[in-house]
Parts: sequence; structure tokens; C-alpha cells
Amino acid sequence: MTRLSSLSGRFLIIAALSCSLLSCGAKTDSTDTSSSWTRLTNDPANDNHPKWRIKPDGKKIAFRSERKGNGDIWVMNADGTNPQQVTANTQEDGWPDWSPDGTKIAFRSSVTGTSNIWVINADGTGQTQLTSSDFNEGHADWSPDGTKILFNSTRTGNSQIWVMNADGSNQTQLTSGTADHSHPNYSPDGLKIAYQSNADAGNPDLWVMNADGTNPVQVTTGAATEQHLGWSPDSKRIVYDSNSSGNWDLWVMNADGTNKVHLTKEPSNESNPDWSPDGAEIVFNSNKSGNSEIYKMPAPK
Ligand SMILES: [Ca+2]
Ligand SMILES: [Ca+2]
Ligand SMILES: [Ca+2]
Ligand SMILES: [Ca+2]
Repeated sequence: MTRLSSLSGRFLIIAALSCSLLSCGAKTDSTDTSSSWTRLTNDPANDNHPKWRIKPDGKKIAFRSERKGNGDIWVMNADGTNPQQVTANTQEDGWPDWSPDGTKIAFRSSVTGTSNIWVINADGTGQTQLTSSDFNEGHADWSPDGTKILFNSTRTGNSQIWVMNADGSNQTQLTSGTADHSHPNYSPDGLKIAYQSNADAGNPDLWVMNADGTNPVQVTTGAATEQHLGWSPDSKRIVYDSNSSGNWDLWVMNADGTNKVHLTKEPSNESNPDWSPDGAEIVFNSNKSGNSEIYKMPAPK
């Protein structure tokens, strides 16, 4: 071994040790993170709120689009081809979530004048209203066993998380108190619910509780807003959006809040992430092109 190669070998060992101690990831802010993105929509209207179908094959993505003049639910193939309109009304529809068997989509709609939870067959037939309050109801999330739907509602005076049977019966409040709780998402194993709460000094953060509403645990901190999230298929990690960098970016962490990794670093806004059922990809929306489009990127290992 020459003296030079011996020295460079020692340097590499020292550099590797420094990286493990000082987190070299923080030095990669100039990386163009969009080089790994695949654009799935291409329309001047805003396209957002993507949600991956779990069964039977993970080959469809539901999303919200304004391409008919107001928010509607659409479905496309997971490669972006064949976009099909599912809801068609003059009011705002958004936040689709698939039934676990892939036949139905729950969503929020203002078609009656106030925001309520509705369900529709994925082919656009059979639209059915599940909640009918005069308050703001939104963000439906189907339980992995298909029997229940989570949602947030202001019917008690501030935003709380509720659960109902998938037919709209037995609406039951899961969270309470003066803090706002919203954006609930069941873990794929059905044991936990991740959600947004401002219970810590008013800071909008993500929390994880048991599916019955017990044992809430705060998993992000600070004054920046963490809001929308998707679980990894093994229920071990959470991909989420945060404006802590000064614009909206995607981050991933373990479900207990450890090991936070900054995924997107574009100056544009990236939000509403969801994980593919095979664990390989993350779908999200970004306004990098000038209007909101849906993209996917490889999931971190
Ligand atoms: Ca668009
Ligand atoms: Ca509409
Ligand atoms: Ca926060
Ligand atoms: Ca960004």
C-alpha cells in the first residue's frame, strides 16, 4: 500500500465517523431533490390530496382536482394515465380515502352547503351522505378492517376526532378538550391513529394515540405546522408535511417521532404525502410547476 492510499483510507474512516456523529445529511441542502420525482398529473388546474388504493393491487390513486372548475374527486392509474372524474357537482369535494377493498371512496363534500362526510363507489355511482351536521366535518379515514371511518368535526365547538361505522351510524367522539384535533389516519395494522393537535402550547404538531383514543403521544414539536401524513405499510414510519424549512416539505420519521429525515428541499410547496401499499414509493402534491400537480418519488429505505 502506498503512503497516499493509506492516508486517504484513514481520511475516509475519519470522515465516516464524523458523519455518523454529526449527521452528514444536514449538509445536502443544495441537492435537487426533484430529480427522483415522477410527475403523474399535467393540467393547469390544481390537483392534490392523492391517496393510494391499497387493494386489490395498489394500481390506482384517488385525488382532488379543480379541472372542472371546483374541487372534485378523481381516480387515475398509479402511473398517471387514464384520469377519470368520480364526483361532479358545483361545490367543493376533497380528501378522498379508499375503502380497504378498493370499491368505495369516502370524501368530504360541501354539496349540501356545509362540509360533511360522503361515500361513493369508485365508478361514480351510489353517492351517499354519512354525516349531516351543520358544522365542519372533514378528513375521512377508513379503518383497515373496513368497518369504521374516522373524521374530524367542530360540532362540539372546536375540532375533535370522531369515529363512526362505515354506514354512518354510531358516531362517537374520540378526542376532547380545548385543543383542536384533526386529520386522523389509522395505522395499517389498525392499532394506532396519527393526527394533528395543537395541545402543546398551541403548536400544530403530529401526535399518535391508540385506536380507542387513549395514550396520546406527541411526535413532532415546535411552532411550525406539521399537518398531513401517510403511514408506511408496516406501520413503523410516518411520512408527513411540515413548513419548518420556510416552505412546505416532506419529512419521514419513525412512528415514535425518532429519526426525522428531510425528504424534499425544493423552494416550492410539497404536501399531502401518502405511502404506496408496496412500500416502495411516496405520492404527494407540489406546486413546483406553477400549479399543484401530483408526483411520486421513491420512499426512503
Ligand atoms: Ca395541475
Ligand atoms: Ca365538486
Ligand atoms: Ca409543530
Ligand atoms: Ca418545498
